[in-house]
Amino acid sequence: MKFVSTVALASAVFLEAVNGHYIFQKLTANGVQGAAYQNVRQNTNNNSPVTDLASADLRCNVGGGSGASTSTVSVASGSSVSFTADQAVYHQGPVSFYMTKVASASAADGSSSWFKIKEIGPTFPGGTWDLSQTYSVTIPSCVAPGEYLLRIEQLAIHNPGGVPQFYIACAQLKVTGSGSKTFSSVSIPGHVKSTDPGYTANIYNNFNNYTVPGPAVSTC
Ligand SMILES: *[C@@H]1O[C@H](CO)[C@@H](O)[C@H](O)[C@H]1NC(C)=O
Ligand SMILES: [Cu+2]
Repeated sequence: MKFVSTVALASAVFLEAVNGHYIFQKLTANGVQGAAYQNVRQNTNNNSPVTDLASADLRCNVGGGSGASTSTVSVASGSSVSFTADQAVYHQGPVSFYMTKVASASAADGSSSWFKIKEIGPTFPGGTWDLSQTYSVTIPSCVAPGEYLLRIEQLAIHNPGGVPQFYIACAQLKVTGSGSKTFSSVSIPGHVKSTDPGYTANIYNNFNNYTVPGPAVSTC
């Protein structure tokens, strides 16, 4: 019996590994796509999600607490950047982008205040999700120049009744430009609560509206 259950467990792990989850590895800035983990902090949990709403790993993923081996890329405010995963996202759920202003993007641990700059929810009617390999965002034109962490969060809510899964990565930016605004909004962890309708939603049952978890998008 022990043998059977070990085999069952091993094949379940194997199937998950074959399926693989998606990892946001590459950043495109200034129209140039960097190599994997060139400007994105490398995680150490392979393709596993973070599921603990109280964990500091929610900031920049497991292993992403600092970025000494990650390069910081210079980008102008108002320009578009994008994250690309190793394969397309396939678990349904919202995508959000957050930024936090820091003294040093390579040293920052993500304990500073974050603000949301974009969210991508489902399209109704139908409740269709944007399941993509690349997601783009515009760095707000009004943000003050300086170093920032840019964070992507894909929250997989494909399994109602199960624990939602966070797929996360942080890029290191040096934003240039003449903006002057500094936003502060939420701490991570703490930005999503277990009672948020967008966290508990059943996307298969009477799914007619949806609120992306976290704060409202900060706008110029
Ligand atoms: C949909 O709207 C209702 C009524 O405003 C609200 O109670 C519910 O939380 C919303 N559902 C989601 C998933 O956002
Ligand atoms: Cu999965």
